[in-house]
Amino acid sequence: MTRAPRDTSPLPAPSGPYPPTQAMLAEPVPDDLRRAQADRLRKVWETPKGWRYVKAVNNSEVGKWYCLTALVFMLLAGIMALLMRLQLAVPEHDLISADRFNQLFTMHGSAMMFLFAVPMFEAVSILLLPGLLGARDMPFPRLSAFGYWCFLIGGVFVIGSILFDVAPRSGWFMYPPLATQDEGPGSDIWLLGLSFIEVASIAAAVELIVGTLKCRPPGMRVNIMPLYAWYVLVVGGMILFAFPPLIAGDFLFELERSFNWPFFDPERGGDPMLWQHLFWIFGHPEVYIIFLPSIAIAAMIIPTVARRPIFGYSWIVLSAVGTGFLSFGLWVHHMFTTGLPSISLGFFSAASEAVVIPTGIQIFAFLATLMAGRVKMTLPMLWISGALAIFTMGGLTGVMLAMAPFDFQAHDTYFIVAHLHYTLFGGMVFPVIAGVYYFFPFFQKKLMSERLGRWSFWLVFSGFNLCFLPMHLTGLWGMPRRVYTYPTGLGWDGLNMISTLGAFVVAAGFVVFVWDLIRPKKDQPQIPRNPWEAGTLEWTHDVPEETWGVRSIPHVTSRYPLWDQPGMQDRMDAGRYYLPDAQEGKRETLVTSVIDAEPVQVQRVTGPTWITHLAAGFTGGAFILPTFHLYPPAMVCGALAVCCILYWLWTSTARPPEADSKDVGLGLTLPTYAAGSASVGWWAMWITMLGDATAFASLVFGFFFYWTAAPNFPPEGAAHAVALLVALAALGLAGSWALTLGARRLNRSGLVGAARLCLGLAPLAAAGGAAALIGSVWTLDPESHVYPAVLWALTIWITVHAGVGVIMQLYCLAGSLFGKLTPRYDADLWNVSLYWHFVVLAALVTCAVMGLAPGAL
Ligand code: HEM
Ligand SMILES: [Cu+2]
Repeated sequence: MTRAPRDTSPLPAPSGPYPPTQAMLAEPVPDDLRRAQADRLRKVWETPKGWRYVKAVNNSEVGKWYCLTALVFMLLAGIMALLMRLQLAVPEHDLISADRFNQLFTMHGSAMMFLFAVPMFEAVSILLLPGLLGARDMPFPRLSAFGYWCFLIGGVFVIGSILFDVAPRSGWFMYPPLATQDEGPGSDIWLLGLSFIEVASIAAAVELIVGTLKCRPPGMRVNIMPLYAWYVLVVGGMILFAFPPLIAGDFLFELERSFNWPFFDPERGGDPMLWQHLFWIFGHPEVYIIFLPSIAIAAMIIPTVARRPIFGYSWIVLSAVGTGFLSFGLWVHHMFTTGLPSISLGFFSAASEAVVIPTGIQIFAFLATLMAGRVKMTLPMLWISGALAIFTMGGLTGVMLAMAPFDFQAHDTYFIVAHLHYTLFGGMVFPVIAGVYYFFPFFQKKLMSERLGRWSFWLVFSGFNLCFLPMHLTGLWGMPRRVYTYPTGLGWDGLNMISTLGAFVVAAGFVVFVWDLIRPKKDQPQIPRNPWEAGTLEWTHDVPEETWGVRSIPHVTSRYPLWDQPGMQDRMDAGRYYLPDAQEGKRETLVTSVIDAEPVQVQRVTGPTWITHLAAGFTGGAFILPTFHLYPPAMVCGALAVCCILYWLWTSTARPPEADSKDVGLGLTLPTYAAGSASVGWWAMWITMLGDATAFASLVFGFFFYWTAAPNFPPEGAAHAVALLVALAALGLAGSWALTLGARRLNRSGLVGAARLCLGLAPLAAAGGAAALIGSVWTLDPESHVYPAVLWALTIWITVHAGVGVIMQLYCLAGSLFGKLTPRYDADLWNVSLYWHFVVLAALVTCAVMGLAPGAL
């Protein structure tokens, strides 16, 4: 054991001239230095070769795998769609049984939404964001890799279930009681498999938000960052607030299915409507989570083809943020027919119409840019035009459906199927394909075929309309959705046949597209780096030749630096800007301040590893094994996953650096270590906990939902949690929090021994608190009624969080004992205290609810 140094002097601040002057930038870099720097960089950023290639964690590799995997899931879901359309081509067809058909539409919808639409956004962003921001990589490359492997494992598990005839079959929104009473593992596969993927999605969202906030190039203030980055912030934030309610819902749902706790069972006080609320609080923002990134792709392509800056930058940003906010106030329009009071109908109907305004502003800003510019109808632009046309159509039927009386008529008919596919194709599929055509040369220096691209476009565009336009009529003529067949003579026969033909034309278009994407392009000439003459930073990347991202990180003063800052590309390549070297042989990127992007720190980023695969595999086991009721092995997997993650953190994050600061070029010296709000880790923790708090809030919402909506909550004469034990629990958990905080303060001021003592006592206080909480509900039977079940659910939530908190405290203690955490280098302690702030808040709310409920209710 090394004795921790007691040095308490503060870490150095950035020093040296900033911003760089023209004279500094004009100074040449000697040739031999240039070559030596490039060699070192190349070595550090080398991608592993051969079978070790899968160890890579670099955003360009992980991003590519992510995109391809999401695309494959999309194609599989598309094949399911074709099977359904074959079955529906003629009346009374018996190609597919009713049960199979249920599995097909459930899996098609779920896979399209959870395995394609959302992951595709994250995949594209992981691939592009460092490029757009002139960063070397994302701040936590291993986290992206971990997210990817979780996604792959979870996705294969969920989608694979259809091959074994056990796929979920209650529709993509899994309504109880249909889904709670469904025999077989289908619903569990849906709940656990998708929760697993949602956790991975949140991890990626955290990574993307921190990347956008902290890893921009020097000078790129928030008001000049590329629009795509703004959308990443908005959508990342939405994921953080939208997914947790669903995760909380999944948690309750799985408790009901596995242990018969009656959250959604009205006979024992439960209410299936709670699931509908939680699902759609997620589900409606989800639609915008899918749609906004596509707008973002359009916002990158449109200025380039129009050869002028985007029109109304600030308006677009404001409306993106506005859409994000509004989208959380619309969810009830999916529930118009559930018998809600008419005041709710009126409110949510109006709110749903209101979202047209910010959406409209964004689209008009695009049109204005196009009209003011000299547009070249390139392939990407062709697909964007298709997107705008189709999305607008879907938007118009949306305006119709937002009117409750119309919705009463159209609900659960093919009109809805038409509407949702118009918005999803226009708002997602077309823009993504436009993005593929636009960005393909960014990572291949080859163009996709103009001829095949046009073929593909016209096939998909016409096939799509052939397939889905008639469905409006089929719906209005009364054909319900989710039926595996229909009788003849109702006037639906011809329309259905046309839809099926259309679906196959779309499929043909996709075949052309996929072929164009994967066909060998060896003989095709290489094109220059920036073929579209775009103005944004990603086009400075020299891929696939070089894996370092940018040779040096530029100083940016314009929204379109490649148009407005002449000579930038040459200076970047010459290593004239920041971080042109890797003297210590470590991967590094710059961290800048949140608003003004002033350089503040050099961040070490992690390199290739196996630990992320192991961690993802065991996490997968912990989620997947319970679907087969294999609880003990699942727990073992969970424990192993925790071990892997601890090992990964221990060996790669927040390690005291070999030197406090380093020269990053242009005379600037930056610190190499940061703790507290200056560090990216702290931001990641903050953002993660915001999502975690949202999930907790959803559980509390559940409690009050039962209280206000259920007639008998808590039931007459019900037993309550033991008040004294609840009070003790609050005391114990608050004590653990205070000890953690105390440890941080003591450690900072050099009282290392006292800090260790606090860190040793804190877990005991937490364990005592959690034990008291469990004790307070111990005699209540969660199967008997929803009231004790909710108390138990809250108890489990807090206990698990306290458990994680204890692991963190012990981790810090070990860090202190082994010299990883010292008075100067205390980033871990800051992050752990931040975690405990959230835990203590949740614990106190829980104790208040449990302790005060008997009196108040
Ligand atoms: C060629 C392309 C596509 C075809 C032919 C197609 C066809 C279908 C069909 C036949 C259904 C079932 C209708 C029913 O029985 O109620 C369906 C449902 C659905 N589709 Fe698609 N689809 C396509 C693409 C997409 C895409 C790209 C997405 C999303 C990004 C998507 C999302 C959904 C959703 C969410 C449902 C509802 C599932 C449910 O009712 O639980 N589809 N689609
Ligand atoms: Cu909605």
